[in-house]
Amino acid sequence: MKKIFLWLLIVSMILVFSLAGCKAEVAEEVTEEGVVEEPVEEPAVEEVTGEPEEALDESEEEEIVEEATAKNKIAFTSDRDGNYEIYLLNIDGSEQVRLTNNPAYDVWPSFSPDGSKIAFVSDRDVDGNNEIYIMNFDGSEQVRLTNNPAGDGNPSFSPDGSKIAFTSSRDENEEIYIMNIDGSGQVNLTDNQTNDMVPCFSPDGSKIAFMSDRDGNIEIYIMNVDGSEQVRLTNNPAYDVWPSFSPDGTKIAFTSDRDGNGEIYIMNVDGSEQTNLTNNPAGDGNPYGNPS
Ligand SMILES: [Ca+2]
Ligand SMILES: [Ca+2]
Ligand SMILES: [Ca+2]
Ligand SMILES: [Ca+2]
Repeated sequence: MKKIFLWLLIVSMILVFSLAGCKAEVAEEVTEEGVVEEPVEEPAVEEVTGEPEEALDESEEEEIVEEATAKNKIAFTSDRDGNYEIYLLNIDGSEQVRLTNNPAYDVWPSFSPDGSKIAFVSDRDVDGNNEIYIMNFDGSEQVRLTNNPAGDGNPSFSPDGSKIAFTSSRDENEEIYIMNIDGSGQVNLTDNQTNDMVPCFSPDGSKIAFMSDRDGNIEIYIMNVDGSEQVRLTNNPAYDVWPSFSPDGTKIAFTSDRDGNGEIYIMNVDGSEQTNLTNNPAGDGNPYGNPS
């Protein structure tokens, strides 16, 4: 598992700095109760120390992981304060606020569809392995949802906000799990001896796209949300990673190096018509569905 994550880290570093994750939703203002309403004043949050007004510098910041639904906000990860924390900023770079504040690793923020919650990964607890946490979008009420000695990561909300899909190695290799947003009902959807990672819900919530090396190298797969009907969509010796559905659910974007370097591809949800969208000599990666 460490090997595969090291590999993924290397792949991610080779790919251009880009947005990762599987959904990016247009912001709507939400109240602290999570109800969509007319714009209201932002809730009070901790100010970032340093230079909060300074625009993002890509050389300093790491992995913008998820685009926010909470009024044109972007959640991102940075070690600007000495270790990895989750931050929020407006899309113009203003109002940068830190949401987590501890010596541990806090990464991979994923917004709930209504923008009221953020799921994320942290190793803050005593045994020092990654667990899935959830918090309100202002950083309050940080609660651990998983609790085991293995690595848990890649949280992704279902479109109705009732479930979180994630990756866990608790069964000795990486599997896709699903759970309720209070951490109950954790179910292994893949259950095999190979690595299955990075779940992404279809917009209607009926399917999950993911990546797996079960056939010898990383390919994109799709399954029903109950784990049934697992189907391979890509089939080649290259890596095929980071699936992301189009807003209408008819296409899946992904990254592949099948043409010699990282490119963004798109295909139909049945795997047909795989098309290279970027087609240049540089590394391109981590496509990110952006609802209109
Ligand atoms: Ca931290
Ligand atoms: Ca764990
Ligand atoms: Ca597996
Ligand atoms: Ca492949």
